[in-house]
Amino acid sequence: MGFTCGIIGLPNVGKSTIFNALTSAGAEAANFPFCTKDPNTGMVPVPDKRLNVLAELAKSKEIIPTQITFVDIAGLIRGASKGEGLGNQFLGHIRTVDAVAHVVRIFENDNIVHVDGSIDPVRDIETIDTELLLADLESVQKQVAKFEKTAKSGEKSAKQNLDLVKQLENHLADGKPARLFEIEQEHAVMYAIKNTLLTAKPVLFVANVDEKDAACKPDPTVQRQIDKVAAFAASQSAELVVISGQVEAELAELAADERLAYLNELGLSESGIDRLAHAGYKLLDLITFFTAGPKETRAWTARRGSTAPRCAGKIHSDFERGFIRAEVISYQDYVSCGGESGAREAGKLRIEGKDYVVRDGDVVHFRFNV
Ligand SMILES: Nc1nc2c(ncn2[C@@H]2O[C@H](COP(=O)(O)OP(=O)(O)OP(=O)(O)O)[C@@H](O)[C@H]2O)c(=O)[nH]1
Ligand SMILES: [Mg+2]
Repeated sequence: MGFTCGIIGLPNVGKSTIFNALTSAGAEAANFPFCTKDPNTGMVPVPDKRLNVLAELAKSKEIIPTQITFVDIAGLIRGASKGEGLGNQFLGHIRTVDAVAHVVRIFENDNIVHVDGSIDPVRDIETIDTELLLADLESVQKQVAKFEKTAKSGEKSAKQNLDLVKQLENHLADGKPARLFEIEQEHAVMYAIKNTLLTAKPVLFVANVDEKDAACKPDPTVQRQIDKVAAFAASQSAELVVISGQVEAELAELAADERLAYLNELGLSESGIDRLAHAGYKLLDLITFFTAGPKETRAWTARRGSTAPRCAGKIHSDFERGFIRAEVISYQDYVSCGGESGAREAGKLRIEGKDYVVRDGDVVHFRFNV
């Protein structure tokens, strides 16, 4: 399924509406809580201006952007960690995603039920976060019990692990998400425990505003709500994307040129969906590398820190298995030398081996033999 970003939030806040606009997938979005039960999954292209530049230089027939997967998850309510609403099933769906886009409702509409009766996005974030924290706390308490047993039996590392999981337990009990709990990567046991936790997943916030507030200058009371969410997001070093699900849903129905006209009419330069796709991509901490030739210019995605053979495997498993070398030109060099042959002449084409860590923007040819 590739890299996945789950869309979470209270019921009826616009998750499926935003998901549909992102993916044009036609998931059911309707004015009643728990409209979504089973998660909807869709691939979303990630726009990247570098693709057009490369394609022009390589005289490519086709441009293929990279994609990430968004998953539209059922709404979560207070008590979910104890099985309320769709409860544990919902939490299970969050467990499978790599990162989380947390949607909060700012749009006012008396006809659309808010499960807690009023518009208060920071309260709503805290409602969801509390459920995730409680679920995590329960998992960590199991670990504490386990290490208490092994520590008693005198196992050496168990005592140190016990200390650390207890610190993590206190951290969560203080209401702080696991992602803010620092663990050195070398500490494999703790690292693995942390990585199973829901609140360890990278998060970004999405404020869903009314269509009339989607333009540059929202209403002052709406702006105050946005500011509150922004301050909350900043306190967690998380990003905030302000979007109107309704507008995006309408935009998604339009052809490309009409879309631009409609955006201009609203005083916007980029659709919220593009901003969200970007933010999700950034959140996953991925890099993009390119292949460019007359047939196509294509963007590929890998985890930051991936070696050349691993990246080659993204294109085809044979490329990884039979990897010989990678011929690499950085995006900057490719552009400043006017393309591949110019870069080659200028000595900017590097031959890299199997230990090379591919960097964001590398334009690569993989040589392989199977
Ligand atoms: N006015 C307005 N209505 C919106 C906006 N976004 C969503 N809605 C409406 O809110 C209702 C709920 O939207 P959904 O997208 O189904 O909400 P959800 O979060 O997926 O809900 P569940 O699946 O029940 O958890 C629908 O009637 C949407 O049309 C918006 O930006 N403005
Ligand atoms: Mg839904």
